[in-house]
Amino acid sequence: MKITDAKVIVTCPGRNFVTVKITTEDGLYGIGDATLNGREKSVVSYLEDYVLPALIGRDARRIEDIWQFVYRGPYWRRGPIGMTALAGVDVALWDIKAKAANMPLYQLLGGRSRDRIMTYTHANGEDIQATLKAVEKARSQGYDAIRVQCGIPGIDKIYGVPQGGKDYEPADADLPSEESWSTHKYLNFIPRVFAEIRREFGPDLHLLHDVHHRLTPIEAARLGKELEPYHLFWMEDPVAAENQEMFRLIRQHTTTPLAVGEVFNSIHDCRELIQNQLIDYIRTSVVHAGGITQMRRIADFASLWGVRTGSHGATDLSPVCMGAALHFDYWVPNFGIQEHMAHSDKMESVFTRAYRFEEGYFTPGEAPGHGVDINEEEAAKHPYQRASLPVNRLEDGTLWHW
Ligand code: CS2
Ligand code: MG
Repeated sequence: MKITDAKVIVTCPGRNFVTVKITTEDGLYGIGDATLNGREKSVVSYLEDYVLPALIGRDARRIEDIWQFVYRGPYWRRGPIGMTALAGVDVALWDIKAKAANMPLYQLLGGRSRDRIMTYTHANGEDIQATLKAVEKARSQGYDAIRVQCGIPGIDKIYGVPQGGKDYEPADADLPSEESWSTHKYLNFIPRVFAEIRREFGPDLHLLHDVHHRLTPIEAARLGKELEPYHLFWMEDPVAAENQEMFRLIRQHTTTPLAVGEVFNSIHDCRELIQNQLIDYIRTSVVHAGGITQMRRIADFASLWGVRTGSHGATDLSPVCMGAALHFDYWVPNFGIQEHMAHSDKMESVFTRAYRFEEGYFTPGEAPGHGVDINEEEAAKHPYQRASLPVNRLEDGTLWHW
């Protein structure tokens, strides 16, 4: 089953998406998401200039061999650009293999381990009142798990909390904008937000919170401790994790469960965290962590230490990633939760999908492959538009360095 064509489709139906499409000699094709928010074109160049030309003539059935070839071939292993490109190729090949077998992808992985997939969505508000409303809205859509972010008095703009009723989109400017940050104001306020939410909605709802790497280990330890009465499902990215050891200190101080990994691209990024049981959930995603092939390795490794999966699933991960992720989630025995933020109708106009949402839970569908396709004509109507993620400065102007 020789690969005869491999190309990249870039489209911006409200935000940029990069999709790899691989076609074989018998006309079968597969697609994979290769979107890296704010750095899309670097992945496109990596694919077009280096990876895709080297795939022509190879046997599409040899997913593992091609994975190793793309990973080891350049000599320069790992890194977000290379691993996102590799994920695009890997998922397209799994799509082809499952279509050739006439099976939904989850069947090839070993069959489903559950009936439906629990997802969490976002509830963001500029103040406590707006946040309570957002939680209520998510609840009414059926979500049992909700990530809560709230504006902080005295801080102009908080990452991930849209202002003026806009849609969630952290990549909000042509070139990186600058936001200011005060740890002191944040730490004093955020436990009050969760106290209000528990008071209003009771103990049953799963509540999550994302710190977006803004704290030092001892600050994160304090926050985890102060949030304990509100029984969070997890506290995410409390500190940056280039230094995995930093989680040790947080862990020693709090029983609030910890999640990390949306920016990881390699199993080595999570090794210390998992084998030392410093985290509870690993947030690596199909698109940024080398596709289904490496995600399976990470999940199996994590299962040895009771760490469960909780894949990243914000809107900058395309419906193609979501489709593949849901097949992975349906199968993976140590599944925890899947993040889900609904794509806009405009974004979905470019993609067709077999996965289904019902009352906060998903199923991946029974279509052969991962069940997501791209409408190339529709995609061509939305040309690429540069957009960047913001950076943070402390109130005295220091660039936040964690
Ligand atoms: C966030 C994302 O969903 C999350 O957990 O951290 O909004 C993330 O910041 C963006 O996906 C970055 O591209
Ligand atoms: Mg996050």
